[in-house]
Amino acid sequence: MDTNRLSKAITDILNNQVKKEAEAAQIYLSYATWADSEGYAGVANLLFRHSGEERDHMMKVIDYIQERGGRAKVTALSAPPKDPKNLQECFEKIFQHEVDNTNAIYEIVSLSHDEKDWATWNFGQWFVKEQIEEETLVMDLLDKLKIAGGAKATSESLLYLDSKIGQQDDDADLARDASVESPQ
Ligand code: OFO
Repeated sequence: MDTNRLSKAITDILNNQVKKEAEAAQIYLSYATWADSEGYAGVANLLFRHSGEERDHMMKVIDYIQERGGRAKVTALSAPPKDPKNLQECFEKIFQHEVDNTNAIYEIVSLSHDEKDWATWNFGQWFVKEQIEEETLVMDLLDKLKIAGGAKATSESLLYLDSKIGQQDDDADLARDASVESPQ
């Protein structure tokens, strides 16, 4: 008896996401080592931690495929992009990466909607919310860098920014999640 509850198309798109999340972990890891070697220990700390979060996303998709009776695929990964020229480019590249990932998540949600696979549609909603957080996190980094002076930021302001970034959470708070009990 076939107990696989996922269509071939859904299995393929989910496996593609497994690869994308694994590649995201490598991208963050690669940028973290770049930031560390440039002296941005705080940024490196955030990026190293975030690499772990991307791996957790990969595991979440693998678990879901297996749970639904499918077979998750572990494949070769693309090489991470070359080093950024500076912090501005580092954050911009990460932001672009997150937008691309959001679009990939939307494809999963859209296909599951077309197939009336409500279990996968529901599973995809977690990632829709997560991507809002991920994009917000990087938008905040870009905003902070802009306030520090952007491309013209002085070494002092970059040093201060780096130490602040190193202390921050790698999850972004969303205003819409605030409540009277927990205003954030
Ligand atoms: Fe997995 O969220 Fe970023 O890429």
